[in-house]
Amino acid sequence: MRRSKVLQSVFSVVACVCGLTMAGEAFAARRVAPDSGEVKIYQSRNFTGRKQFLKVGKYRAEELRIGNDRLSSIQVAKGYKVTLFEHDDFIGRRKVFTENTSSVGSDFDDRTSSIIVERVAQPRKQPQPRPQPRPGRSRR
Ligand SMILES: [Ca+2]
Repeated sequence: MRRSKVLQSVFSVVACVCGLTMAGEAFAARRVAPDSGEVKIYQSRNFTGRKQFLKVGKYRAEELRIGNDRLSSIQVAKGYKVTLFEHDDFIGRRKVFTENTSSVGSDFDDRTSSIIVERVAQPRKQPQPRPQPRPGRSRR
């Protein structure tokens, strides 16, 4: 009688730990879901339609979840550069974007088949030239 009670409580502790572990794994899985990135590509103009987040890297046509020959607008975080390629495997005509663009242009609309996202050096703030003090006139 007493022993089964001990077993029962051991069981409940194990069940509890398992439950916590599973909940923790589910939480971790959700946390690492790739729903962020430095670049967002959109199927339609003005940042609408299906979208996909991209981090620094190379993306071939099969990796473009918005579809091949679909990209129409793009958002680019500061300090990043995106090169769109007309064909798969980074060939064909290319176009570079470094800022948010509500329409990639009629020459590239619905044509992108591969993409390279790169980090570029942060533009340094130019130090403002200090106003040079005028040479003081010597008083007499
Ligand atoms: Ca294409």
